[in-house]
Parts: sequence; structure tokens; C-alpha cells
Amino acid sequence: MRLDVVSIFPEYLAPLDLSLIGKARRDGLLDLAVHDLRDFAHDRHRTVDDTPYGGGAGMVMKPGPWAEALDHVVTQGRSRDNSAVDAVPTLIIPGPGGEPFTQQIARELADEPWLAFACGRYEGIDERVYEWAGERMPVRVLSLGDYVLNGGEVAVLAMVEAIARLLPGVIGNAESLIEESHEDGLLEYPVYTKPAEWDGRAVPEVLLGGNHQAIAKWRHEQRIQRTAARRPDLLPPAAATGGLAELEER
Ligand code: 6GU
Repeated sequence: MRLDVVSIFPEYLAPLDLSLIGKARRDGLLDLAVHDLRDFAHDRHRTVDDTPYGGGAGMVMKPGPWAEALDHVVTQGRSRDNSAVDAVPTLIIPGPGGEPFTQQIARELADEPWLAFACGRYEGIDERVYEWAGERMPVRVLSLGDYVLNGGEVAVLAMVEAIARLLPGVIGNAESLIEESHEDGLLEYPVYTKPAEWDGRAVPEVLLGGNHQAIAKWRHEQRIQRTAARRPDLLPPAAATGGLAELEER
């Protein structure tokens, strides 16, 4: 998979050299390039922002540098991996006004051969960039959740990690991908390791015996109870309104 990230703070993306994502890059599973938006601003101060038309607080990112940067990403990406002359990435623009980024969307994006990420800062990117890009490539505006970050960089770190770990070969133990929160709509069950008693707290008895059927049943119940307590919105309506026992039967 090819990934391009455009940002005015390329150093913010340095963690993508680390851990499993860094290893996937070194193993050739991920081809990731970070681009500095200021390289596409040509005045003496490399200006990428200006005051908003209509007034209001803060600054807005200028359209010109964005169009040049995205043109560069597309042209360079095509030559870099002898892809088709008309290949384009799916462009992801992170922002608090976007569609919620979910495990389902991470799975969809993990099937794409080429993704580009546009990190906005300040009050946002000139709206015409969304139109311009939408005429050239698929565009998705995605949000991490209902809170505000200073820019898209942290969101890109989160999204790239969520997407890249789904690629074949990135995570050694493929089973660990299946038994996870959000993969089947329930939160994960609690886990324990040695010692069997710590700080006067015992590991649940059922986990110490070798009854795998009993363990599976206990874990399933724990997942439902935990989801009901923390994320009732994830449960089917009947379960959220008291029919938990019925769900646990399934
Ligand atoms: Cl994707 N970007 C920004 N700037 N703020 C956010 C966000 C994204 N998701 C939640 N808050």
C-alpha cells in the first residue's frame, strides 16, 4: 500500500518510523512519504494561510499550495511504483466536521492500493480545495470523534495505525486481529496474567481451570456486560433496554 501525507509539520509524522508501522515500511509492505505543504508556497515567507473572507477568528489555509501539493503527490506516486498513468489515491481529509472514522472504514481503506492524507491546521482548508480534489480523486472527510484537535496530524497517526495493522503481514498473529474490540461489534473481554493473586486480588476462578467452553462463555458474558456499561449505543436496541440475558444466550 502506498501512503502520502501532506502537512506543514512533517516532523509530527515521525512516529510512523516506529514499532509495527516502521517495520512494515522497512519490510516493503508500506510505502509511506511525508510532504511539506510549505514546499508548494512560493513567496518569501512560504505562506500557506490567510484571513477568512467574511471575517471571523483565525486563519484559513490557501487553496493554491494545496492544489500544487496534491498534484505533486499524484504525479510522484504514479512514477514511483509504475502504476497506471491515470491512477489516483483516495484522499482523506481529517477534520472534526467529518464522517466518524470507524473500524468498518479502516477495513474499507485497508483494501485501497493508495491513500493520501491532507492535514489541515488553523480554522481549516479553503472549501474550494475539497471541490477541486473531488473532481480528480475520491475524497473522504473523516473525524476521530466529537472533540477538537489543533490539526489533522494526530488524526493521521491514528488512522494510519488503524489501517496499516489490517494489511497482510503487518501483524504477526492474525488471530489477534479477529478477537478485538469493534471487529464484531462488542468490546473486548478483560484479560489477566500471572501472578494468580496480586495485591489481594484474585484472577477469576474460571480462567484458572482448563474448561475452554466455560471460559468462552464467561468471556462472551463479560463482553456483553462491558459493552452495556460503557457503550450501550453498540448493542442492539432490545439488549440496551434490558434484554441482556437474551443476548448472552447467543
Ligand atoms: Cl480528524 N481533525 C481535527 N483537527 N480535530 C479532530 C479530528 C480530526 N477528529 C476529532 N477532532
